[in-house]
Amino acid sequence: MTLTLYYSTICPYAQRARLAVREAGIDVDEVGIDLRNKPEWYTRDINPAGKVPALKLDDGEILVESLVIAQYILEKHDASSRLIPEDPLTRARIRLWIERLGSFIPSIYGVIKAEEGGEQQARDNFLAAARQLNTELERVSGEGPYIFGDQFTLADIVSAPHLVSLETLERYNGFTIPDTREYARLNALRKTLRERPSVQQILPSYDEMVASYERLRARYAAAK
Ligand SMILES: N[C@@H](CCC(=O)N[C@@H](CS)C(=O)NCC(=O)O)C(=O)O
Repeated sequence: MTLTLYYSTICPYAQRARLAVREAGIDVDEVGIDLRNKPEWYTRDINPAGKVPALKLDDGEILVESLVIAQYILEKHDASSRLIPEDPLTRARIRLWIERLGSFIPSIYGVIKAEEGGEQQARDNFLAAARQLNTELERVSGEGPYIFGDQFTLADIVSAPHLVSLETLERYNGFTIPDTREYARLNALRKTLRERPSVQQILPSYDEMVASYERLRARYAAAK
């Protein structure tokens, strides 16, 4: 069976799919797509929306959307059901966490895209969202170290790219998420995820990330 995963190193959504592949322990062909110079065949033949990730199955069917792809890979290839436990309540909790993460992610892009004069407001919004996520983490994970205690799951795979990228965001923007109780579980989780071998394998370099932030800012400014 040959699966082909189309990705870009800097894309956190593609990183979710790459993590799922590594955590499931399967081999896929990984094809890097240069988003600055996207090949015409990609939009024509693979994903009309032009976005990564996309996963081509051996019969030619193509899946898109990082969550769909990660779930498919784990449901099909994680025989131990370790990463998506079978218990319906655990699954419901994982889905709820992913919803919560979805509300947090825009605050990250808010900081990246903040214009002159709006930086403080964007950081305040981000920190408020981070505190909420920390509270949610305290609720679901106890002592951790992962989102659902000692079990690494789909929730961690989906969260790791954005949470680990906060390190880059802090450096790029010259601010730090405070090392205080309000952020303690979130900061500990970031560290734990950062050390996971699968995450280490797919981490983009700081320079790559900065270049992608600059492009995002330019695109945002041009769209105004
Ligand atoms: N909701 C999608 C989002 C994917 C996405 O936004 N990918 C971005 C890169 S991070 C992309 O491919 N953008 C197309 C472009 O930049 O041309 C998912 O979860 O897979």
